[in-house]
Amino acid sequence: MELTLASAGESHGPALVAIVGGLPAGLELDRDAIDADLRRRQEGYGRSRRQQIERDRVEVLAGLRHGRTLGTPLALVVRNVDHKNWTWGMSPWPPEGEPSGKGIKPVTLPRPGHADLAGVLKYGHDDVRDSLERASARHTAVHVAAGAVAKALLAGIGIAVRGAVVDEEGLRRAVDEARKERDTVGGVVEVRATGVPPGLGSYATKEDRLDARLAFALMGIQAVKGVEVGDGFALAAMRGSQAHDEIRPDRRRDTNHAGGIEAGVSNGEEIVVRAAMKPLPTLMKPLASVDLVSGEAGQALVERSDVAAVEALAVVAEAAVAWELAGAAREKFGGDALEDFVAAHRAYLERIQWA
Ligand code: EPS
Repeated sequence: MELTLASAGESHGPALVAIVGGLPAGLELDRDAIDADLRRRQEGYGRSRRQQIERDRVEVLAGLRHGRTLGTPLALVVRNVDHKNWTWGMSPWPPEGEPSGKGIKPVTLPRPGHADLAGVLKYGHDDVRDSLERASARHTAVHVAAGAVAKALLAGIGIAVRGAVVDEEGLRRAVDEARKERDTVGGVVEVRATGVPPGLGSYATKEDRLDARLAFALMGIQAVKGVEVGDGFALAAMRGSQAHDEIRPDRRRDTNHAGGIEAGVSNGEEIVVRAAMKPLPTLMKPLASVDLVSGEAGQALVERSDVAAVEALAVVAEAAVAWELAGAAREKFGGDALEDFVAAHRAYLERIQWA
């Protein structure tokens, strides 16, 4: 059983949408729990005034009845409240009436570090906005909603996933300083998953490797430039005798340098992954750029933006890891009904006698 996710949505368009396939029937979803994750994603330190405009809430259009999944595609929507200020500028159809609101003037000064330049070259756009709207991290909202669904599924087999900023105090200090200097900052987040049984993922092919899948999922999040599993880069400087986690008679480990994954397979220890986020590229003191129409040197686009979105990344990375673990669990335990999935998990733990 393959878990699938397709998403669409521009930052200032009408809405963000996701279609989730491969869920078992009978999974109970709690709207408040999904909305709580959407709220956590919005609350981070250093976010822009945009977050005071948005009150992200999930809507479900299909796949759910009376709070339980039907085993059919689940359609999720998160609306962009800010769209009301962009109805002409981001109208999906040719806009009617006089231009008004935001987004009516083409953006021609690409920001270094954003999708702007590569996007217009690749797709042949005349307006950088045609690229930046989708490249924006705004659509992580609907991925967080999907991640909350994945967490509900994982909870059924005792797996919990939590993301956090690695140095929250340091980040807040850095945000305060950067805000004064009208600059931006990045940071590092860590996601931990407990209750993961040994045997999720496989060494059989690179596509099956759980570490590869988690790295792909994390690197797929906007502004992420580095990913580590367990001790990651630090392992390169260790001796083999220090780097590996000795196996006790009960098959557990006292150390977890591997971050819960060996040879692409979960080993029953806590999964630990980290993602490094670059500083956001929209700068209030812009960097050098080029005007794509005149060809003259200029300064990059300045528009409302965040000083940092690292706390948001912790929530988005949590959702991404939950999503991948849920996918790997669906592949291993299958089942059309939630009960079948849970029973297959229980039978597996009995076979390997894993407490
Ligand atoms: C973003 C720019 C900002 C962020 C946005 C991502 O939006 P705006 O340009 O409307 O101020 O707030 O993130 C969100 C809206 C969100 O909900 O995460 C960007 O360029 O990536």
